[in-house]
Amino acid sequence: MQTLHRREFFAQGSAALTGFVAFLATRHAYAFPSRPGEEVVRWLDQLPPNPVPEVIKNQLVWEELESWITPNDRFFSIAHFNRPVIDAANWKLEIDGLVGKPASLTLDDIKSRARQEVTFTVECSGNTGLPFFNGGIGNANWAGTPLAAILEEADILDNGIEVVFWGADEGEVKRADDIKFKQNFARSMSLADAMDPQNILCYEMNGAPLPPDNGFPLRLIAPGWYGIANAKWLKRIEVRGERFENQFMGRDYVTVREEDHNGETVWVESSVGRARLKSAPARVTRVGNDYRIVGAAWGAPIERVEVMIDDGPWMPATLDEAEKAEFAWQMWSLDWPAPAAGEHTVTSRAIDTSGNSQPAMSDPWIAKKHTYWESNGQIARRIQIG
Ligand SMILES: Nc1nc2c(c(=O)[nH]1)N[C@H]1C(S)=C(S)[C@@H](COP(=O)(O)O)O[C@H]1N2
Ligand SMILES: [Mo]
Repeated sequence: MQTLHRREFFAQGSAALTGFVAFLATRHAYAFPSRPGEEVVRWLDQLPPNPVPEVIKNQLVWEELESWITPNDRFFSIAHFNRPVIDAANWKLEIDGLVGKPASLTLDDIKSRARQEVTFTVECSGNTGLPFFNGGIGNANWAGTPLAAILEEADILDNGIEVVFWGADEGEVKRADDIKFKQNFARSMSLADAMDPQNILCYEMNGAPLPPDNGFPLRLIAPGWYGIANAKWLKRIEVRGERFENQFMGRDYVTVREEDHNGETVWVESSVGRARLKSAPARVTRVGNDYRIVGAAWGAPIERVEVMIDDGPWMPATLDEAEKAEFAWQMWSLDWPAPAAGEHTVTSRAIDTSGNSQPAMSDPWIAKKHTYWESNGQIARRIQIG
């Protein structure tokens, strides 16, 4: 039953209908690498209290990962300013700036347009870069309408090169030069990036209206990008004639790295953009003395995942092929029969289909990074056996 494919299941005929309905309801649990009667062994390294509980809410608890899709009530949320609660009846999305045909769209206007869905794992680029933050990730099925068609209909002028996504949330920003002002959240993309046919203006998350914390009534979903690009609580999409800089493009969410150029060190500051190859051990379960390590890998098309216990050899994990999608994390597992009693370290690394390997923490890519953003280095978790 656990490994039964949907088609084979249909082949068993209509007598199985009741079972099939139950199968649909629980299919994520079935495909997820779990075993009957297993119990979870918690990691020794648990997070210290979150010092910014209004900014980071509802972090994923890795030991509780038990489905490929993260249920809405277990999905993390980030709010840098306030968390607006918007009345959809009085809400509109403005499309303006360097466009020939500015528009003002209601939620019904947007919902009546072509529907497009994508299963996409959103990770905050700060995730695992701060001691109190390792659950800034979740995987959902997002539904909305393609952004590109809306931009095309707005008739972008020849000098339009940048698309700014303005949120309804606002706060005070203070720059290093002491200039202070109120501003709405905003993130931008080049026009070419914004026109990517994968991007949707999203109103549904796992079949339900977007929850307030995740951007109700409308957010950008930009598959393949770090969380910050996925602007929530949208109120305006503006086309501009120059690159856009603000707190979330050019001051925060800027990675600082020392790079080597012909033996010379070059310090590079870059705005956080597309997701990076990463994996994490999620949970260890046991049935008697048969342990199993389950984890996730994401950020690029995954070729394989390897696991290292203590300082041992890298061992190939088994990828879950039952539930996967281009922009979603892929689950993996490795059986760990009868481990020796005592404390152990479990480290994973993902290798993508282009042959790139998730960097070790000692890799210059990570070791010479001076900010906590884009921390895609290998993650080592500690566990006590016996
Ligand atoms: N308007 C707005 N959009 C936003 C944010 C925000 O503070 N305001 N936070 C961003 C960040 S930093 C992340 S990681 C993602 C998280 O999406 P989620 O809250 O749905 O998990 O939303 C992004 N979109
Ligand atoms: Mo984020």
